[in-house]
Amino acid sequence: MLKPRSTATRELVSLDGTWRFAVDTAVGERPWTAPLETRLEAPVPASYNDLFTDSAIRDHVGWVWYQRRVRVPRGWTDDRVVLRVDAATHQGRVYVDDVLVAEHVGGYTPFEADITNHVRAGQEFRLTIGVNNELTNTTIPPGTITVSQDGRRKQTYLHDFYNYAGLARSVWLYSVPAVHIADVTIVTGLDGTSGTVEYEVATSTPAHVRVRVLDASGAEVAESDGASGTLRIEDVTPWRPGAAYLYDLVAEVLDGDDVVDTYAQPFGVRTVEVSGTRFLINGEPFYFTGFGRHEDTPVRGKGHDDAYLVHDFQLMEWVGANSFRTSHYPYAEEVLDFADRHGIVVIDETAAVGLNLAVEAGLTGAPPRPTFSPDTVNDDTRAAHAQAIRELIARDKNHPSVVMWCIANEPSSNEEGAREYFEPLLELTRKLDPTRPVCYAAVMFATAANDGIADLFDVLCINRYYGWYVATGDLVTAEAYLEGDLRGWAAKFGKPIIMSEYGADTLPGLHSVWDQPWTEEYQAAYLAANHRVFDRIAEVVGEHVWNFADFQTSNGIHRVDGNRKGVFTRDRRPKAAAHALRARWREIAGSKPAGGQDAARQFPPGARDELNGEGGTAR
Ligand code: GCB
Repeated sequence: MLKPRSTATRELVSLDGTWRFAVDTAVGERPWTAPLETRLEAPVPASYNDLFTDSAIRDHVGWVWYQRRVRVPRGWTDDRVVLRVDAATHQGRVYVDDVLVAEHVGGYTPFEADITNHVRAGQEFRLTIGVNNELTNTTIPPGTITVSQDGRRKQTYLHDFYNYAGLARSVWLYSVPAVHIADVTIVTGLDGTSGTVEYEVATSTPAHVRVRVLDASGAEVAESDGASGTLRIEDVTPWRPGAAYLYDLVAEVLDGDDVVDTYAQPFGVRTVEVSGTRFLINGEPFYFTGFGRHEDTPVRGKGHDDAYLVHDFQLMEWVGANSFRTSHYPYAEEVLDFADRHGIVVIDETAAVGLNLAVEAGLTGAPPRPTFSPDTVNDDTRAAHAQAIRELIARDKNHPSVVMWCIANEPSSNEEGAREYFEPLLELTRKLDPTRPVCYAAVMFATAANDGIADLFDVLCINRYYGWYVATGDLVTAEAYLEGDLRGWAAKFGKPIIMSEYGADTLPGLHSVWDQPWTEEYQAAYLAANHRVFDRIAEVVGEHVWNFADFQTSNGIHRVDGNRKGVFTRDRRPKAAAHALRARWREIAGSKPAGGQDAARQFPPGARDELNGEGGTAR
């Protein structure tokens, strides 16, 4: 799915700004058929939950309504007019005046409607978008709605981050010519000093297509005729982690000599491969340093914000992170574009978080229910999950920064039914994109001995909290447990391991000379204990700390104003652990060689020695 862009043949109008806003209970039936009667206004993009002081809005379960008037530019007489919503969390309905023009389920991927037949160039129309935040056992992510004794509907769910909702990303109006480019798919390869670019351009109706590749200076370096083919770039500059380089594939639809549509798709030339226990980018071993993150800031909730975008990437660079996972949903496209431009590596995750009723039982003390059953995660859930995978890959397939798909976070992979559930989803993912490795992030309860799906995947992404949820405050035991656990996975599966979550809640300003959970010293000591283990295990090819920054959660006694496992606070100030991580990661990256060590090292020292057959060495 193409990102809307302004080109010589297309125009783009942002509909961001302040819209009228109302919750369903405050307006009459069919609120899209008239001006919304409300005093409230809500900014787009932003989650609506934290904007207002009224808790009934924050806790509302169901539909809310956004409305504004939009004028179609008067020059668009001969064009198709398309409305695009970058995200409506979790379900959206779009009305142009009285007409429903689009409906979409899935809160973190875009959808569009061709509204040409409902609007006129130069005229205004009433645009109303309904957004529903309900999660059920057949949505991704799943959840449950209950009704309290006083009649209020309440939403519960199986993930800890707050269920922010609304129009958290941009809304656009754009024009395309009648015959237009509908999609572009690019797969790159490296052949000595040349790059290969397999491309496919889909058009709205069969048409004559020409493509050109421009380098970063705008010079043409390859061209071809035809809607698909393979191009060669001599003396290619590959896209590398930490050293991004982007080309543009300019696709044109021709009518005789006339260019009737043109679209420029940025791409990078790079390869990704899993070989034995290594993760290779451009044929070279890559060691992931970075975080699981969230789209989460005060007031905006999950609302995309370019200032936080730039600042967060600055902080990641400062701390020496070369990568992150889009835990636990696809992030705004602006985030991936930025990662493409700055050489940051991304593990791109679907919103399939919480397919795990054992976690619910653990938290509530209620008897465990089976995760995979007709009443819980079932065939309809899997259909929604399949759609989430389709939409993720359709949106993100051309991003060089995306090196792996993560199709679920912490599913109950040790339970009966997991293999039947996941096998078709994995087949689908590989069919849609045969070029990228696929993983899921394994929950604590899934061990090398009882996990039922790990052999199907390419990389073992393991979430573990030894020293926090298990062996709390006892880092000696934690270190031993973690080592035994990881060695079990390594021995059984012989695949690369990424520690995709490890972390400890920490209140900034709390200190102790002892190993006391919640202190800044404990977070640093906890991370160091984990790192000692990673450095002893050759199969570990990456470490993603949970979490980059503190983030908001739903109410509960397990959290103090949200999840505090951030290495940065919610307002992005470093805790002590950030400085410790910075020292380690910059050393690993070789950007700041310490102690005369190999500046180009990509592996922690112990692991690399072992891979080189020199035996494991502890740091
Ligand atoms: C996990 C989840 C993550 C939570 C984290 C925690 O295993 O994947 O979403 O936030 O633990 O802090 O409990």
